[in-house]
Amino acid sequence: MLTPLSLPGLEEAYLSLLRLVSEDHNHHISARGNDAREVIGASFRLSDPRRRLPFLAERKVNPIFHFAEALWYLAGRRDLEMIGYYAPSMRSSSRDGFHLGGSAYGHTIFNPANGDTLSLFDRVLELLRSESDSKRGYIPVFAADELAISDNPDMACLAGLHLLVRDGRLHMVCYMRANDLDCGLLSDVFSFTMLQEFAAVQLGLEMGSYTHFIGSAHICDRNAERVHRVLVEAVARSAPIQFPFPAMPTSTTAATVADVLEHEEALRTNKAHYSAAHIQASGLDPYWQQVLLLFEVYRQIQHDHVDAVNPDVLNALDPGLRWLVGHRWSAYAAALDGGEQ
Ligand code: 5HM
Repeated sequence: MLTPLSLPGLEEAYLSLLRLVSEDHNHHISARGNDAREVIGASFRLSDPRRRLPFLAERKVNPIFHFAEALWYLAGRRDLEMIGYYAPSMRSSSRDGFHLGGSAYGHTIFNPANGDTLSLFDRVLELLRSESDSKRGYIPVFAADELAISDNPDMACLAGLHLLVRDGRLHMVCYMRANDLDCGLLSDVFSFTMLQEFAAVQLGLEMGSYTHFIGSAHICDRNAERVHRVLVEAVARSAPIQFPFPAMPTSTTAATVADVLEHEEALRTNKAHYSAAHIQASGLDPYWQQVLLLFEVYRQIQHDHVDAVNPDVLNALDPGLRWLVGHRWSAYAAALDGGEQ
């Protein structure tokens, strides 16, 4: 097989890569103090990139962080203030304590640079509008000058994203220099497929496939036990757990992203407290209302005592998001459920 393995969604790709590296790694590395098993060169293709969330009890993904990161990218940001609230571990990658560097991919993709008046994203969309079969819709992310920064704590792992319009669909190819298969891969594919869908919406196209190439595909030794438990779970269960992931509304624009992030900031700073009814009256599409519900859930977890919280927000989540929140924050969900979790 000379083309990437085609799989329906991220969960299948994640499990295949974990199996590959666990059973048959090429190298054992300890780059920058991180011991890991590595395969050089790995790839997959997702036929349904909206299936971007795995539902595994042993690998409790954090959908709140995933949406926060995707929106942080879409808004072209690099501030630690927002993303560090959802992922405190990212603070150690900042050189000045205020900004992220190479991994702030949205900052590179969505802001004009190099004297241009348009961002790389807008340039590529302009190109694809004028020649749909183009092979030139490549958004470079890794920058040569990152190599010149000594002890760089945050060098981009994403080399670039490639957008291709074929048969009325928008396909994406992602090139990573390195991917931590148990951590980075899950948030990367979530966010990059969100960027793909946002681009498809702007171009008025259907979603195509998502293809992912990795130079160094590795699993850190410190996560090896969890990876083992995930693989045991995948074999032991009678069938995969599946929830549909809705399509991004075709009305979504940069203004929608800004609107959602305005609410996000009010919740993050605890200046606003929302009920489900309040979010329903926000004027946002139900798809983006789900994201606000997640941000309100996180505000409650961060700022409120669980006894003081009304369960209506948790109960208004779509079943798949509810499942993930219930597994990730089981004590919080159980307390709101009256101990039924
Ligand atoms: O030493 P190096 O810069 O390669 O370490 C970065 C680590 O974070 C690697 O394990 C890389 O695979 C992982 N990573 C990832 O998987 C990092 C980022 C942030 O750029 C990412 N995905 N998006």
